[in-house]
Amino acid sequence: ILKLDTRLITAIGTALVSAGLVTQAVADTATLRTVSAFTPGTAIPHTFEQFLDEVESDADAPVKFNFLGGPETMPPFQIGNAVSTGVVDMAFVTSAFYTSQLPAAHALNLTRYSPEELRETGRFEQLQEMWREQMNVHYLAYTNYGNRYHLYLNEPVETPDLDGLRMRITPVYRAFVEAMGGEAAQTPPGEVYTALERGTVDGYGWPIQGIFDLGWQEHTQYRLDPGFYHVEVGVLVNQDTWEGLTDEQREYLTEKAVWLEGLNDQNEQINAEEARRQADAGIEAIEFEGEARERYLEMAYEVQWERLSQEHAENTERLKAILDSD
Ligand code: 173
Repeated sequence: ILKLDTRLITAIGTALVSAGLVTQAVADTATLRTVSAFTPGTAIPHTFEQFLDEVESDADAPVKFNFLGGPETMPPFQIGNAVSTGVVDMAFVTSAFYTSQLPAAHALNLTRYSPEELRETGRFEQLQEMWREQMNVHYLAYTNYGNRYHLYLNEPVETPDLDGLRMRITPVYRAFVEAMGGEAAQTPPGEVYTALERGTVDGYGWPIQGIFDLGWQEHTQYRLDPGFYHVEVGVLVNQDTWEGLTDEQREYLTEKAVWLEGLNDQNEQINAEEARRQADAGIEAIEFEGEARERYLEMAYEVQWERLSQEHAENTERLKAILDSD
């Protein structure tokens, strides 16, 4: 009887929809199941969470989010797969976490252009095309631009020489760390604290923002300056979900994505505040200056482009043309 009832209700529902009686309600709001690769309430997702709140608090928003949670919900390195296959509709995730879906994706960190410039010059659309073709996602927004990656150490160095040091890395830092003679050990962010506490690593790569969130300042003595690359954390929407939205819904999300990218402008100030806070916590900056600084930054870019083109020639050539050409 219960089964029959359900079918009957579905049939009535379908009839009403085809009669055009409830199409408004059906088409007007979509709810996107959403996950984040970064712990809610921490530095890296803070603008993304503003974006969720912004849409949530808009009574007229044609989309809603069902936020499932952070890395406790789904391992960060599996989130790319989940949004590709439609297990979730939307994900906040950095390219270094889904290089098995889209090889060389983390070339995004090496961009010479801001998200705004990428959009103005049509490069953003070329990225979206590539993400759609290779990963079945719509690349909606580029957050954290202007935030910078650093290496943190518990041993002092005078030059960019990591010989004998074991560093926690992701694909963002591997080539650079190895070029400086360091040993690279990949972990998700959730394993950094324990690795530091147990002394299984002598340091780690992480942006200037966020080391206090998970308590790493307790086991961090030095930071290498300057920071390098641009941090990139994207908002990805499953392509089938995206195509199932109305034009109005897609336009709404795109408008909010551009608004979200505008919040990247705050990063310079936040970076300075974080550096001060690290100094107050006793973390000493080891700063390469003058020529040493130039060489350090040049090496960071050169070794990463080189490694990417050795490992994934075709994607790297395509990404270099989008991100690093005149
Ligand atoms: O260090 C990391 O885990 C990493 O690659 C990353 C990327 C973007 C933001 C924060 C961390």
